[in-house]
Amino acid sequence: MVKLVLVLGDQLTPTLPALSEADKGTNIVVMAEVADEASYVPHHPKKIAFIFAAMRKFAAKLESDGWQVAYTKLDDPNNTGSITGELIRRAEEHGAKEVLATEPGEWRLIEALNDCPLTITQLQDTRFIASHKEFEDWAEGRKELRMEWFYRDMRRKTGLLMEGDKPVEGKWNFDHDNRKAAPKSINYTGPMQFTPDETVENVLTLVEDRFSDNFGDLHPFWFATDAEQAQRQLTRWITYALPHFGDFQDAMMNDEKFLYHSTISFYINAGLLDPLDVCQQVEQAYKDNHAPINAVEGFIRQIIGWREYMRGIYFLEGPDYTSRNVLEHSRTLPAAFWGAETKMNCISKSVGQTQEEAYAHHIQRLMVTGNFALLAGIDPHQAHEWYLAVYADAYEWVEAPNVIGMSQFADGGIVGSKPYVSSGAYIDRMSDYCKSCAYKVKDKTGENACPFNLLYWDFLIRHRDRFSKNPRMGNMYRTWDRMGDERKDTVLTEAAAWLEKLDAGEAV
Ligand code: FAD
Ligand code: DLZ
Ligand code: SF4
Repeated sequence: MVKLVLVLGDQLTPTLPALSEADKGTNIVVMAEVADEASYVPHHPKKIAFIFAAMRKFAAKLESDGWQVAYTKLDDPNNTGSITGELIRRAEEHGAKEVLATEPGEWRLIEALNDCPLTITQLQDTRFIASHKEFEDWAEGRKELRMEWFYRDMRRKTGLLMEGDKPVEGKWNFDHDNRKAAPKSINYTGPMQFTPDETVENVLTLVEDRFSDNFGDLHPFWFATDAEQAQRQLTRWITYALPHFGDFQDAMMNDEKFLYHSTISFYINAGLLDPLDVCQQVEQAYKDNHAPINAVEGFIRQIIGWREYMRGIYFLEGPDYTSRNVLEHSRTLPAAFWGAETKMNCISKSVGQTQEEAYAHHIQRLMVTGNFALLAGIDPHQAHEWYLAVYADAYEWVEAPNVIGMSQFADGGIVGSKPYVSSGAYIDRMSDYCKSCAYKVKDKTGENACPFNLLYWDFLIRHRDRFSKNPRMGNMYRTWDRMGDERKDTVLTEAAAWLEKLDAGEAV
């Protein structure tokens, strides 16, 4: 009997469960560029172009491997506009009643497949190291779901950086060595730039035509769009940047968008690279004495630790996770997040490179835009939709726990035991942003005071009841309590006045 095999835009892996279970001779692969997926948030044009181009190349590869593929382009006049619409249309066309799918990375789409009148089997996505069941078992009965404990289990499971049942070099975590401030210069020129071929050019024309109103620059388009190109970027990064990755993982620089970061999240998340294989290649660099343990362990932790843990939290917490808002924040996301002028250099630089590249590294997302949104009391759902839209690596299963949980503390502390907030001093220590900012990071009050300095206290005082008993935050409250009343009053009055200007749409 003819079955359909669904392959989504972030499932571009030859060993995908739905493909492994299917019969090449009789089954038909369905792939579709659809308006619903391209517009549930206003995705960055580079993100849409990357996904469509990679989908088209993956479909061509499946065909050359002998699969029959029913591929719908966005501008096909018969396009129904949704994944389920396309499945129903293709089922009628081919007389199919059953669909083999791999569980999507978003509740919205899982539910749409469940509600579809066709018989759809959603297979577990095996492209991750931990299954849902393994994460649930790990989480069961724990008071706190700390990533570090989960990560150690993933080290044991994969055998990465292990000597028997012990971590290599005697420690699980070398983060202590990974906090160096921005260096004078970077000895790596960033990700490999791929010249668009004919397939990519066709997609760029389509995206330009349909999505030019979306925030973000389509050109220059340099992303890898197939597995072979993505591997070339990984090899380049391992060769030239991995040895320095750990040291400068948290640094930020005005003129360096990528520092020593791998820029492979979009490739892994779309299925062009396999996470375990990536980690094994990185581990090999350690075994070959090419890269030190702090770099290698730091990188492997991001993938088998944080990435897997975030996915576990998303599926454990359920579909209402993205509407959590325990701090009851409701401010509108400021226009500066969409590229409007701001005097804050750190925001301007982080948003500016997001606009150009659909990329910002972790500390820009966490300690600049995320920190600002949290301190200013931005509605976390708006923040969530912004991150989901503007980054080429953003799919809800990974983006939501990072934003709602880690960055905005909107889940009440499931992901983080305390909110990631800081004054301007942290940004100054880790970057060269403050040197060229209109605000003065050393000014705590006054006309030129860094807004992060004012908003930091404003946030802590607004949420004193919740956080003052947190043992990791007691010091912050003791510092505040030691300040004179007049100073406290000035800080809170100036913070309120600054937020008023922000709300009024001034270019603060
Ligand atoms: P590198 O710094 O080179 O790290 C290596 C790899 O580790 C990444 O490619 C990624 O696969 C993985 N990784 C690192 N940190 C995390 C993390 N916290 N969660 C999951 N994987 C991680 N990552 C996404 O893939 N998609 C998102 O939508 C996303 N949204 C984020 C939103 C916020 C507010 C924050 C603070 C972080 C977010 N991250 C997200 C995590 C991280 O910022 C990106 O994975 C990283 O910046 C990607 O760039 P890179 O490939 O150069 O990473
Ligand atoms: C992100 C995205 C976009 C922009 N477009 C498509 C598309 O047209 N067709 C498709 O199959 N997938 C697309 N995707 C990826 C899906 O949104 C993604 O599979 C779900 O959000 C689940 O992670
Ligand atoms: Fe950002 Fe404040 Fe530094 Fe300006 S002074 S770059 S606003 S932290």
